[in-house]
Amino acid sequence: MTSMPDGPLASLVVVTDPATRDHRPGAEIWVGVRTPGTEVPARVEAILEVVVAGGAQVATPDVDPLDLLDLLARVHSPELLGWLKSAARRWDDGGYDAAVGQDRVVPYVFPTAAMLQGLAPRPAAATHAEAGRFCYDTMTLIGPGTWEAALASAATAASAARLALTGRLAYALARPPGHHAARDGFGGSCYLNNAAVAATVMREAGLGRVAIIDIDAHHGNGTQAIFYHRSDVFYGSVHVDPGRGWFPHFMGFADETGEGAGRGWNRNIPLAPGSGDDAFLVGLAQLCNEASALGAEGLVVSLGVDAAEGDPESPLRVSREGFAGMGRVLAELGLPTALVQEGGYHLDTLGHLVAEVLGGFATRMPPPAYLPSPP
Ligand code: SP5
Ligand code: ZN
Repeated sequence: MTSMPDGPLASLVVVTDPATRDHRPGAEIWVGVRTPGTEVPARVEAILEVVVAGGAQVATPDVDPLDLLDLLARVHSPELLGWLKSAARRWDDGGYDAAVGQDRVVPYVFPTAAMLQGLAPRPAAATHAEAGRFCYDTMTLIGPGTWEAALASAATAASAARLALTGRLAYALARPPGHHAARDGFGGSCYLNNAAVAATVMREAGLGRVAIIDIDAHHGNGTQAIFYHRSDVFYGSVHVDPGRGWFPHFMGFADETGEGAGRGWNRNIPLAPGSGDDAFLVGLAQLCNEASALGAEGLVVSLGVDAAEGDPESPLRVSREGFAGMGRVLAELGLPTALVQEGGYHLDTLGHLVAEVLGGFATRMPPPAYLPSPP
């Protein structure tokens, strides 16, 4: 006898993979100081526990490995993918742990415009230099298991997008997160852009226009850059104002609206530090209106919850009710939706905050016709 699922998240399927726990950043080097990492494996348990208690169905990603690499090749450069795959082994081969006591891949020199002065960067012979060609900060370390976890994370996003296209409400418990990863560079605790993978799945399944709406506290500079010149994927984000001193510092300003064919397909709504529910929800409603006006047929939500009051990584002050409100506003779009985990670092509240967004969404979604009817 089939029993009906019960609980506020009964209509939700959460896509998760044990390999997403295998990335152990070990540390973040911030202003030259080795600090404990914030993007830790325990985030997965913290979230899974609460969404399962809410009645969500658990699924593992069902994506052929070659299909996944094919999808990733549409989002990222072969050079970046090759580096991410081989970096931990190259570091190990280089003997850095024994020589200098560093067991993670950490860049130290960056071929920025300030260095190159117009010359094209060349591949660097030294692994510790080559790292700076791809990683744009010192906080996003690579170790054994990082590549496998990043692949698994992208697979959860791809699977969630496919499930969304079959009418399910789908949430990818993606870790490591993705929205700071660009076509050929990574940083901000992100390696592969999971939300971009989800949007690509929806586009290739035949949806003409897709919206990515990003509620993480930080601007998703990677996602913006990937789609900046395109008029088939809208990127909209509400985030703490980079102009007030917050990561990613150099991108995420209101005047970044897309270029070329992509003009009008990018929208940033920066908020002052200290902003709370009202400002965030007004901004989010604006993004939803734009996505709707542009004719979006599918939705990917970059679901970070680090805008919460009490999160150690952002000065925004969104409440639990605010997060539930976000879920309801997003559901009003009435689109096939895959929600993809991004940031959120306060382990005690993380799962509950995510569940608020998902629960808010689920209460506004049409009743799930796919569930078995009661006898
Ligand atoms: C996905 C995501 O939310 N990435 C956020 C990356 C922003 N990190 C900025 C880190 C600023 C310094 N944090 C100090 C704490 C040191 N552990
Ligand atoms: Zn964030």
